[in-house]
Parts: sequence; C-alpha cells; structure tokens
Amino acid sequence: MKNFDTTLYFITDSTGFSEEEFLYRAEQALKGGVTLVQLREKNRTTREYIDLAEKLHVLTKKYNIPLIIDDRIDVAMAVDAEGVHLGQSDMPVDIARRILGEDKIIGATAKTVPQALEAYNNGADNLGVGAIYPTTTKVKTVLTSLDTLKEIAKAVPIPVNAIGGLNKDNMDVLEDTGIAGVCVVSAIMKADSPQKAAEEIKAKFLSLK
Ligand code: TZP
Ligand code: MG
Repeated sequence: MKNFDTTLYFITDSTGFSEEEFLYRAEQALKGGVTLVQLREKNRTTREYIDLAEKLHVLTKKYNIPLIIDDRIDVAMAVDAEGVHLGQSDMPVDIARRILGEDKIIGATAKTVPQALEAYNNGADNLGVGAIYPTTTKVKTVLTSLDTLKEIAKAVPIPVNAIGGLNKDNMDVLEDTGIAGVCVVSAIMKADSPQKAAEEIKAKFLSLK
C-alpha cells in the first residue's frame, strides 16, 4: 500500500557540493523532518546518477522516508527507489505506471488544470505546481499564479505541492490554497543548517494548515 506524506518535499541539488557534503546535507534535512526526498540530477551520467541514488537511498531508508528519482524511471528501478517524478517532457505518466506497477509513487509536474487532470487520470499519485516565485535553482519554468495553484488543488483528489522560490518567510500566500505541502530545493540545500531550515519550513507550513 502506498503511504507517503508530501508535507515537506525536499528536492536535492548537488551542484557545487562534494559528494560527502551533499550526503551530509541530505541527512541533515532528513533529521530536520523532511517527509519525502527527490534526487534531482541533470548533469550526471547514468552510472553516476545510479551511484548517487544508491548512496542517498541508504540514508532515506534509515529515516524511513521515500526516495523519488527525478525524470528517470530506469534509475529509479535500478536502485528500487520508492518513486519517480515526471515533468511534461519526461515519460508520460500512464507509460511509467505500466512499467513501474501500482506500488511505486509517480509524481508529475502540472502548470495548468488540464495538465493536472491528465496526470491524475493517467495514474499520477501527486503533483508539483509552480514556480510560485522566481527561483535560483536551475530549471526551465514559468511562474504559476496562486489562482491556478488553488484551481489545481481543487480539481484533483491527490496531494498537490507548491514549488519555486519558497522559504520560511514567504509561505503565508499558501494559506487556504488547499495544497498538501511544499517542495523546496535551495532553502534547505543551501541553508547554513539544512536541519534547522527543514524544521522551520515544516513548522511554518503546518501553522498555515
Ligand atoms: N520546478 C519548478 S521551480 C523548481 C522546480 C524544480 C525549482 C525550485 O527550487 P527552489 O530552490 O526551491 O526555488
Ligand atoms: Mg523532469
């Protein structure tokens, strides 16, 4: 049975960190209470992606938190990760579902209500919606309005997470949007203390609910 909590969905970015520092920061985030971890790598070979995923999976398992692999269902299968996250240019959700089976978590990116409905109808378990604010994380994205975020959260019965430029000081706008959680990269990854950042962001989001 799939059981996962998207309250604080931490997406990693290893850019600029040694592997040791990256894994240390990821573990700090886990200690701080992140509820889901996504490994997001854009510039690694398949072998390097698998190698890092294996190491991160050791940590996420220690904290009993699902590991999600961005974009690559082959990497997810190679390390028996708990799921994948698929963008609009990645493998279609229905095909990924056919390959991965019912037990794996399949998340999808949606920027519009039709995209959200399509992903849901094709078997997505959760959605990431954004960018809510401009982001410094390397990503091809456009801003999504709060109205669209609300409409998407109302349109689908699966957890919807806001993403993009979010930190503990700018999340008030998410109150009453109906979302299940937030996705955060740099506010945790680049924090002086990833553990403290995770604790604070989680407490802030929960205070809005
Ligand atoms: N998709 C939309 S915004 C984004 C992704 C992957 C990056 C969010 O990163 P940050 O550092 O939390 O703004
Ligand atoms: Mg992608």
